Amino acid sequence: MTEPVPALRWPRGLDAARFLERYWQKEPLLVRGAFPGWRDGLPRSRLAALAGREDVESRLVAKTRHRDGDRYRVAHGPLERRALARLDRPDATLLVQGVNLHVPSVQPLLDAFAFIPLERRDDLMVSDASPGGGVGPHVDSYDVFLLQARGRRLWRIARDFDDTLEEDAPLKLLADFEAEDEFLLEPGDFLYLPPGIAHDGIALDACATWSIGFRAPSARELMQGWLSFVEDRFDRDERYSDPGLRPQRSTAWLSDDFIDRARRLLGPAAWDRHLFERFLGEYLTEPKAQVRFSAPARPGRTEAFAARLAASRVVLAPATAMLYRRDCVFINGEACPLPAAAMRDAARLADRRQIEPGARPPAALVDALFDWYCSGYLVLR
Ligand SMILES: [Mn+2]
Repeated sequence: MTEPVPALRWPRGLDAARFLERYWQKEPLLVRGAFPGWRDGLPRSRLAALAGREDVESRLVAKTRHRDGDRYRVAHGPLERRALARLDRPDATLLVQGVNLHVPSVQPLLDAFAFIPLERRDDLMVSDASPGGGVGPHVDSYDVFLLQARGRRLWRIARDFDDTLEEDAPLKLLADFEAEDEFLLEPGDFLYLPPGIAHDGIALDACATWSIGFRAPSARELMQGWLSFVEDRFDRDERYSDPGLRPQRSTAWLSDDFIDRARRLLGPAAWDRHLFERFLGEYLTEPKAQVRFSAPARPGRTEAFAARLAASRVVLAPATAMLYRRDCVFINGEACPLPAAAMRDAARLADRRQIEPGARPPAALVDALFDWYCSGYLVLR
């Protein structure tokens, strides 16, 4: 965690603010030599080890060439060494999702993109390909920085394209992709793509690409999450009742009285601003399905923890997601209201993912830190 953050070197005339103004969600951008001196610290052996794990999402995509076009086969992880041997031959790609959740050393590189708010960040996916490897032409609904880590990859993109999908393919591939632009990326270069740009990346050598992805939830996803959140906390046992009922001229007429009573039954659970804020905080920090936190075997007592705290660095576990608002911290899907005195340090922890030794956080925060420590959300170093 103490590695210096590699500074993102923007091309002449560009900086984070201008990038957001001109390109973010609008236009693709190629940046050459974005991270001078940066070296990919993830050899294929490390990725292969991750792909073998139950708690890591991975896929192996193998391409075969046919007269009428390429075909793809996808194997889902955990992947055994035998399956991964396919990477020794051309036209194969290993995709490992959520690498930042398992490898803390990639964090400084992600921090170079901290000018984009954390709630938009999804994860780091690494794609390690043999020559010719690729997953075919497709469109994503994410913003993504495609950072070339090792070897060379040719990206072909199109803004206007035929969105017909290939039939019976294991991936959502564009049937008739024609590139408008192409970019040859070398180590340290990145290509930013906004959502909705068709793209196809082909490995020219054995190569690795880091995809730093930013999520953009659809209205449907947000609504599903919101409704299940409201349902979970709606434990009123009332039932519709109408003791004042009077004869109704038309029996099939749905009465205003019924509608009003039904709405009263639901109460203010729906569409309450404060509740919705809280929901969003929990929703946005919900860990991915595979994530498991390792709690300390013998966490000890609060007093002992507080004593250790004074001389230790508090570091969030790599898989921990943490956001905050005025009076509340959201950590791994849990809302944790805190007194004002604790919020400043909590906010710093959320921003920097660590608290320096000797910071003396207030008592209310020490209690929360201890809870999180017991859950494996953070460690003391
Ligand atoms: Mn893509």
